[in-house]
Amino acid sequence: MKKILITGCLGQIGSELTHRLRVMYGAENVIATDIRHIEGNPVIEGGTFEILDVMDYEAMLGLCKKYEVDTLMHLAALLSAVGEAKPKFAWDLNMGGLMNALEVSRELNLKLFIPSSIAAFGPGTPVDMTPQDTVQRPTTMYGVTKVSGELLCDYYFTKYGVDVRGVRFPGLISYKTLPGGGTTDYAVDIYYEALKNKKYTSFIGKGTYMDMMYMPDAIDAIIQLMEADPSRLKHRNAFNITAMSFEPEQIAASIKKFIPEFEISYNVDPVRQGIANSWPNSIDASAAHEEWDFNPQYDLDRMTKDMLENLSEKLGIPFRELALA
Ligand code: VAH
Repeated sequence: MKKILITGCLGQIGSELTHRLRVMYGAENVIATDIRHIEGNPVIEGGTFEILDVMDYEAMLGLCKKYEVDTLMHLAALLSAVGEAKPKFAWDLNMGGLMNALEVSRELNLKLFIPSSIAAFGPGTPVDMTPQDTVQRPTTMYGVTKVSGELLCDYYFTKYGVDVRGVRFPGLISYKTLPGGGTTDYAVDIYYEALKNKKYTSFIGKGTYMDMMYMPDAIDAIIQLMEADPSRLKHRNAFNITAMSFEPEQIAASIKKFIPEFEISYNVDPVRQGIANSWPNSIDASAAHEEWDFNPQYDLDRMTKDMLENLSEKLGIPFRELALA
């Protein structure tokens, strides 16, 4: 990878991936794009930025030609909860944007990263330590676009030789940019509320296990996969990756190690609970370990400590640091 164009650069993943790539490859070699411009946003101010609607094939092709990129990282998409509210738009955007990214990559011989999700699994999939290769019959529109996307990406690799690679992201937790419209967002919201109010009412119910990962590990995974020796890859779209699996009581217990008075309560959202119930409790990431050395560094307590320390600074809320019990 030498020159990279990113779509959805203002999103939860895109904002941190753009920053990391600019540090690694030089700001002049990273073209950040999104459908909207936000005045003063550090991603926009930090290097080359272009407005791009990923539904516009000619615009995507034109920017990749203009900047002579060799890699495209296509992150712009609707997430699970928003996708259930707007299923037709979710299909049009997620699949239309993906098809444009695949076609541009085919025409310009680009390396391509496409994120999938644990949402690509559904009922009938083994729920514990879900295998890399297993039944995929998701019951959300987001999940349907993810499993369809995986099949389309492997088709373009097999038929046209497009070097497209992807991971099935678990819930991603970060402090820099809020996620938008996901089911796992409770695991981000809880840290903000813990600092602001020392309590949180979860829209996901007690005992609901989902795979999760801290954003630094997610960014490392994208870069590691894209830099991996292609001869080692037995899979491509998409690799199971995860760092931990927890339920709301466990993240609450981790927070209480730092904020002892923190309390969690529940007001379950039936839509997002239904989505979470259709996903695995935990997935098996052994293929990613074996084929490109995936190795996440953050467990729950280390993530909690880092989240609280950084959010304390971001929100201007002092937070006495307690040694881990
Ligand atoms: C969502 N954060 O909740 C995304 C992700 C596995 C969850 O795909 O929709």
